[in-house]
Amino acid sequence: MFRFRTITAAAVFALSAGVAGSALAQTTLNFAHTTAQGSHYSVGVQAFGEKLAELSDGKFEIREQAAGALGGERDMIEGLQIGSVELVYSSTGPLGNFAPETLVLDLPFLFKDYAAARSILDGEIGDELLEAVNAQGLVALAWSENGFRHITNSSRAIDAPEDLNGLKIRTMENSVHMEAFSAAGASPTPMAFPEVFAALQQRVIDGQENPIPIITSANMWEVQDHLTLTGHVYSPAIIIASPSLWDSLSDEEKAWFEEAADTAVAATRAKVEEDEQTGVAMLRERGMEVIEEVDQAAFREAVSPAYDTFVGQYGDEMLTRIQAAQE
Ligand code: EAX
Repeated sequence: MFRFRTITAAAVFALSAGVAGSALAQTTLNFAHTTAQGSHYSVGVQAFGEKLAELSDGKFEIREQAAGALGGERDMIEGLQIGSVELVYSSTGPLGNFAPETLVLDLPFLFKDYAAARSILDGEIGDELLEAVNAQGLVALAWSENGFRHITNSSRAIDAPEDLNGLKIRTMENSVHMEAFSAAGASPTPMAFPEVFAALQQRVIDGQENPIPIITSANMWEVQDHLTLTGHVYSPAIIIASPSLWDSLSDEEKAWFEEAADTAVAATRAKVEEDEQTGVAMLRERGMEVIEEVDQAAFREAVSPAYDTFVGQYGDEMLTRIQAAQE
């Protein structure tokens, strides 16, 4: 499929009418993500598109492919490698399968709050991890944000880690998350996000875990009764471009894309903050039973074996640096 550098109908018209101008050079780029239109990723993609159009004087146009239109996050990242999609907004869910260095970010209870996570991802450590992604034949433009993840389910109120016993909880396709949920006694079921809603509806799984911006934008209240604000892991997002797009750009154009990515990050973070402010009340109104007071130390303890497994496999150098940066 050849999507890149499609000449739009408007450009064809301009051409045939003999009109000169930037519309002649217009390039439409697909920017894919798995979340709903209007979600925190979606506002990031829109902000990216506006900034890029402004900087390039209309040369580049972004076409948002929302809600998994181009597949799950693993499919989309593979799409970048083969050049079937130009830009992707993804969580780190499947990213560790491409760049294992980034798996450290998925460790539960690693980041103490939003401010710490953002400053670490915006700093030297974040840059090094973007480089690790680039080393895998991808073009990582910026770390963005998904949010602190919480557990929802349709079986029972989860007050303590023991309540997870035997529950089938969908996790991302991420070995660290699977390890954590299995250590806590749940039965982790990895699945791509676009399949999750139907699986919950059909009761193939009992629950899932995601940040408030996802729980609200994916209408999870329709299929989940209980929400526990565990905040068990900070979930970063990443903006990645395809190498075939990147190689076609001049240095000046690359700088436009980088600036547009920064604009997207700011827009997404602002939407995450807004959703954090209003989301829980909205979910309650729609009928979810929400447990806000959580014994985080108990959950931290329950998932701690995931740290031993991780350190055994990947060492503790980056983990220690991330912890030290928050002291
Ligand atoms: O990236 O798969 C997930 O649960 C992610 O949080 C979601 O797709 C947003």
